[in-house]
Amino acid sequence: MREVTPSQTLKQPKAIDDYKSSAKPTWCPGCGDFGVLNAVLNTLRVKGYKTEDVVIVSGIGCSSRFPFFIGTYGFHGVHGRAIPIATGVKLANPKLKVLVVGGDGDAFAIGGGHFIHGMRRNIDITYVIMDNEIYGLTKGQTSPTSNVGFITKSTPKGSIDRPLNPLTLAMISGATFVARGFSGKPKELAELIVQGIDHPGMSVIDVYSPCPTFNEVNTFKFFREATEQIPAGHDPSNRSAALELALQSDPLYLGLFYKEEGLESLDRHVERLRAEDADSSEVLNRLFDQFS
Ligand SMILES: Cc1ncc(C[n+]2csc(CCOP(=O)(O)OP(=O)(O)O)c2C)c(N)n1
Ligand code: SF4
Ligand SMILES: [Mg+2]
Repeated sequence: MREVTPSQTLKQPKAIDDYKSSAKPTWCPGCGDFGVLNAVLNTLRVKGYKTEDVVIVSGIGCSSRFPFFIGTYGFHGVHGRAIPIATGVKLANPKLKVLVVGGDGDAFAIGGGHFIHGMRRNIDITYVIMDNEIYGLTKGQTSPTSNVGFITKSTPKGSIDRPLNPLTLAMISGATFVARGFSGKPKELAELIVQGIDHPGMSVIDVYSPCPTFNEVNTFKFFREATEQIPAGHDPSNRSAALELALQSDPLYLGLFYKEEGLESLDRHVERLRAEDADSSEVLNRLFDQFS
């Protein structure tokens, strides 16, 4: 198999268009996912990666169509199974930069179990969730991040379930980098994704990414008014403080909530074990040679 090396050392940063595929996004006009796509394209440009060094894995949903629109390797997977697929890719070739992208339904409903275990395994993957608080692809049903009282076809009298909090779930499940972005602020979002990619472990960025077609409540205007940058004095190594900020709803904070450094990632651990195995087989072979 050909060795693939992330090319962070490229001298000339590429133009954003070099990272686009020939497929044009099929999202509705005004969809928040355009802002996230721009942020990811910008991230790749800033990092100067070669397109063949990056794999973008998704599940199923409007947001999960993402890999089609980027010129890197991509894997449009199965609904809710993006993390296991990405884990396999990263363990098979740890030199690749692996990003997971998808929706709130993909991450927290059908993919909820995989999400929790992905967080606690701390594999070096960056997960960007396009959280529109609804199922877009299937034409507008209530999702695990929809608020109480939210009216859709699946909850015509208003949702009675309390919404799941992606940030606190990620933190208590063991994620070592947890942030929140907004597709209406793609520059700040790109900065968060760069930080997430640079973090050597599981990084999660939950992104408010409005669905203007089916969610008339959580619009760009709503998030512009409801969000605020995380207080400048917040110490991201303090998990209790990060959890407290993540639980607040007025305002909804944007930025880096939590970052834990120094924990070995799953892929590094596996690489180390592989190296040890290689050493031990060498020792055995020498012994066999000696006594044969
Ligand atoms: C196993 C399986 N169950 C259900 C579906 C139907 N389905 C497709 S996408 C989706 C939810 C999409 O919502 P989300 O993940 O939030 O993505 P969005 O479309 O909002 O970006 C569902 C339920 C499916 N494709 N596969
Ligand atoms: S249905 Fe909503 S989430 Fe899907 S492409 Fe249209 S605006 Fe975006
Ligand atoms: Mg959704």
